[in-house]
Amino acid sequence: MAGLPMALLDGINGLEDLKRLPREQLPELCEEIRHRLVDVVSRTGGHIGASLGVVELATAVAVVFDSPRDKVVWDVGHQAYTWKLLTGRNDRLDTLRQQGGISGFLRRDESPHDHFGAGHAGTALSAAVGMAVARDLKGEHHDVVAIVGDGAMTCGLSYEGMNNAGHSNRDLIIILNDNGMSIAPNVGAMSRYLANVATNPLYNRVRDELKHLTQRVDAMVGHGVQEFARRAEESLKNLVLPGVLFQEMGVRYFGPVDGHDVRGLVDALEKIRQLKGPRLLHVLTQKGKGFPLPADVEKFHSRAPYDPSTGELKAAGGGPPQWTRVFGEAVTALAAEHPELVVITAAMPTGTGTSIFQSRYPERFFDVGIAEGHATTFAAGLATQGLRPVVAIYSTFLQRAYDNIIHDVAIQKLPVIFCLDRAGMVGDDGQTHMGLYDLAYLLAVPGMTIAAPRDAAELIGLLRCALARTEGPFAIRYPRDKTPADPPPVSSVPAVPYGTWETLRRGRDVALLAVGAMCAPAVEAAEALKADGLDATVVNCRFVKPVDRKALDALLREHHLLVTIEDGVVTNGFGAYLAALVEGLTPAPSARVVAHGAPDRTYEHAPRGKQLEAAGLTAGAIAARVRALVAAHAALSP
Ligand SMILES: Cc1ncc(C[n+]2csc(CCOP(=O)(O)OP(=O)(O)O)c2C)c(N)n1
Repeated sequence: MAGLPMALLDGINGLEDLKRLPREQLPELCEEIRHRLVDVVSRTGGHIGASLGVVELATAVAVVFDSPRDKVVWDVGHQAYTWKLLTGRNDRLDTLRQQGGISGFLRRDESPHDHFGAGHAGTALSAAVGMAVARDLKGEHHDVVAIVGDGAMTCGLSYEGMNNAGHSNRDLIIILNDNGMSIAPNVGAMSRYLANVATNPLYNRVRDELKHLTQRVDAMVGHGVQEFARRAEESLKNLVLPGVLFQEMGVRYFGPVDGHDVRGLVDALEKIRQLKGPRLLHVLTQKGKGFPLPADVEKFHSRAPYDPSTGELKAAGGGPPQWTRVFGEAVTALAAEHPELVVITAAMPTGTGTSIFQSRYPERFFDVGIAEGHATTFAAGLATQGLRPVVAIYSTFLQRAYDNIIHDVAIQKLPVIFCLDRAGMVGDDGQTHMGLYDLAYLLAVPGMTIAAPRDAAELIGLLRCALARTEGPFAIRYPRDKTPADPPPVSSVPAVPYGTWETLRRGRDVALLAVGAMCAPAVEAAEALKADGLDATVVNCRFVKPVDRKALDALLREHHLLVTIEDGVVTNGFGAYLAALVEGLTPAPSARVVAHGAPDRTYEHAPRGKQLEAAGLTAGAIAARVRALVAAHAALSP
């Protein structure tokens, strides 16, 4: 498919070129765009399913509105490849998600057409209301358009935005991109409601008959009757029209319309643009439309590089399993021993590995939609009744649930187990998806246990340990990566003793206190330091909180320098926590604690290994830091 002539697309270097294109050529342009996306993403990987679903919608929005004057806010931003391509980034599309290339999401620093950066779901409505209010306060005149998926409509935040939009009565256009899918099939009452809207035969029949009637009456007696009939249609709509929910929130509802008829979309948007107030166009789209592998929609929401003609993945990737799978299989196996164990995901059954549990124990599995805060408080409710909820949420998305963790779980000392996938550097999803903050944000939570396994067996042992505790929350974090080695059978792994560390290597000059995935590079760094005559102890700090006081006291007695190594932001992380703890000891130990972690800044999309390199979290960089610290310490010592 590479190198296919793109007769129309090749001539479009920005929105002016697009707007000059005759409307009847738009369908052909969309076909070219579709080919280009399938081709590029086959090499770069990325959110191909979501993007293919909105080729026509993005094109119509680009034709009708005047970006950057008009503000267009895409929720999540993972579906906006067509938008990138039409707003002057076609020539850079091949660098999508690559180091130094364009982002897989929208970013304000990438283009003036990216009006709001995102990556997490549910922010578009709030941001758009803010922009509409700013416009009005500044006395400006332009449109603000928010494009929100049906999945994002399971986010509470979307309703907070909608509620405010309806109440404020500002000029705002909401486009609901309804493909019936989140990453997995969408869930919940709202999803059912939208499906009813799209398929309600009663409404469609009544609407057609009314239209017919109004035209006939109008021809006979004039406009007044048409107006009367229009009002009658409005009232009838309110009786049978599913969009009534939006209307009741103060947002005028239009649709549903076919999201793959680009010319129809242009017409609909042009009409809606003429109106005032908050209004919503309901657009029906098909996720992954035109992808060569139509069978499993969920699999191509986001996809690693694939064969563009078949859609099959290029590399199967041998070796040990991903942490995600080890977790999914372990929690499923442990459920047989713990009938009170239930599993919760926030719209990520496959991403978190919990689909494995779902197939085995559907009645004990809960997908609550993109609703991390609710997932957490829901788990708290389950825990009050003696169930053992395991909440599987990516490190980055659990940020959404911070208040729920403190207020609903920790203060009430409820035994909720949080399993945080994608902790640490995340790779090509980039800065919005980084799992760098969980250590910092969880350390401050009272009574929270935080653990990080160094290998698959330890993950199983930590899960056992968590299930054996009955008081207070317990978080286990692990990265987006393969585990170091295949896991042993779950039944053969004992619980890790609560609150204990493990010595991986004994030395006398310096102690490296590593967290989770940092154990392997720490051991490697210790080997490298041998060449400099430095003998390093390496400790696996599998419990970040509480710390192993016995082990810590011994380390403080035996070493002058303790260096913590964590794949999280260094600010307020494990090292900072430990240093404060050590500083408060009496008598004050002579040993010094230095924190080595990800420096406090954002990290660009790149392979995970490159990001670890950029943050100084490789074996080589750790050894270099330790060398420098030991030298500085020796210079200071009497
Ligand atoms: C707060 C948050 N939780 C989870 C995700 C992961 N995620 C990315 S896209 C997506 C589904 C979005 O569905 P929808 O809004 O319908 O958009 P579509 O992909 O179908 O176009 C999810 C759950 C996220 N981006 N943000």
